[in-house]
Formats: sequence, structure tokens, C-alpha cells
Amino acid sequence: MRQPLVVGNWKMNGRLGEAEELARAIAGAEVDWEHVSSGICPPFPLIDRVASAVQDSPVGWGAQNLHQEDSGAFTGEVAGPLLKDLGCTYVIVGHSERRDLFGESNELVAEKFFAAKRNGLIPILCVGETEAERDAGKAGEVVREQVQAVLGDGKEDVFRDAVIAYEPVWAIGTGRTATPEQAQEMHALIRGLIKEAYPITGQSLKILYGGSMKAASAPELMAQEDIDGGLIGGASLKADEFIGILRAAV
Ligand code: 3PY
Repeated sequence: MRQPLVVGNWKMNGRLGEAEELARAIAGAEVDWEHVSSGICPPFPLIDRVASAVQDSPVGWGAQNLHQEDSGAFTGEVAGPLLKDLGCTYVIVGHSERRDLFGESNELVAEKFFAAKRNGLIPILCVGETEAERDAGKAGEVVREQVQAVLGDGKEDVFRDAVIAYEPVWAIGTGRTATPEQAQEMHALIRGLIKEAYPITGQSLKILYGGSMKAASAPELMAQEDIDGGLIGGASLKADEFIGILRAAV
């Protein structure tokens, strides 16, 4: 049995006061916390605030990105050891906005994935195809390559203590959501890839759906066999929406 996980990706949103208020509302919500795990990934400067707001609750916290090196002359970047010091559990790597707007390649995303693991953080590896790739019938191929870039030669069980989020790019920030069937097909493909190399890890791996998931669309998506929760963008900025998704996950 895989316990569902619902993670909020606040992206570049939130100010000091409202961040604490939102985090407190989520942490104090009436949710069946024994059966769902959760985390909040705010912008870097808000991590400490969110941590203080949720620290006595079941809600964890994390970051949206990290640098692949552990320290050095990389102005403006943040490294894994500092995220660990801040008590982060999770770090998102390879979000499509990072791949697309900041030119992160499959290779760089893999380096970030391993930087997270090296520092005892749980990487949430985002994968997903663009609309053009889907229309060209290449969704499976693209996602397979993104997963393969991390899996490498398969000699190491790298997805143990990791999470994958399937986020179709055409559903991010567009209000469009993949149908439960479309999402399930891709989740099953991803799980199959990991299972081929590591059957036990493949079976226990949490694969989240991301891409405009809302409280209203969550129940049907979460009911799919291989969907184990969500990586939530816009809806994670509204307490009632995020709490609705947490409830739908159980
Ligand atoms: C979305 O829900 O749009 C996301 O990008 C989540 O990461």
C-alpha cells in the first residue's frame, strides 16, 4: 500500500505574512493525517517561516530547486546542505518551468536529483511531455527519456527514497487537466520502467500527478491505480483547495 502524498508547489508566490497564515491553515486542518502525507515547497526565503508555522504538525516542507554542487561560487544559487539544515524533507527537481524557462537538460536534472539524495533530501523528479510532443504521439518516448536520464545503466536503485511527479506540460498553468485515463496511462508507463529494473522500488514508488489539479478534479485522478497523490501548483495557494485535495487523497 502506498500512502498518498500531496505537495504544494507555491512557485514564485507568497509574501511573509500570508505565507505563514496559509501554512498554519493547512497544518491545522482537519484531515486524516494518518493516511496522507503532505509537504509545502515555498520560495527559498520563505522556507524558514513555513517550517516554523508547520513544525508541530504532520506537514513537512521543502524547496522547489537546488544546485547540483554542495557549495561554491555560484551566485544566486542554493545548495542541498543548506536545505537540509533548514529541515527540508523534499526538493522538486526538473519542473517543466525549470526545464523550459531556465534551460535545464535531462542531464542537469539528473545531477540535481543526485545532489538531493546525497544530502538526505527526497527528490521529487518532474517529468512530462509538451502538447506538441503528445500530438506527435511522442509522450511515452519523452517521459521514458526523462526517467532514463536518472536511472542510467540501472545498476543502482536510485528511485528508492525518491518521488516522481508526472506533469504534462500542456496542463501546467493552463487550467487544463489530463483526464484520469490519460494520467493513469502515463503513470503506469513510469511505474513499469522502474519495476523493470527494481520490482520492489517500482511497486512502492510514489508517482504524483501534477498539472492544474484542484479539489474538484482530485478524487477521480487519485482513484487511479498508479496515481499516489499530487504536486499542486495554483490550488496550493488557497487553503480550502489544498485541504480539499488532501481530503480527496485519503
Ligand atoms: C501545476 O499544478 O500547474 C504545477 O506546475 C505543479 O507543480
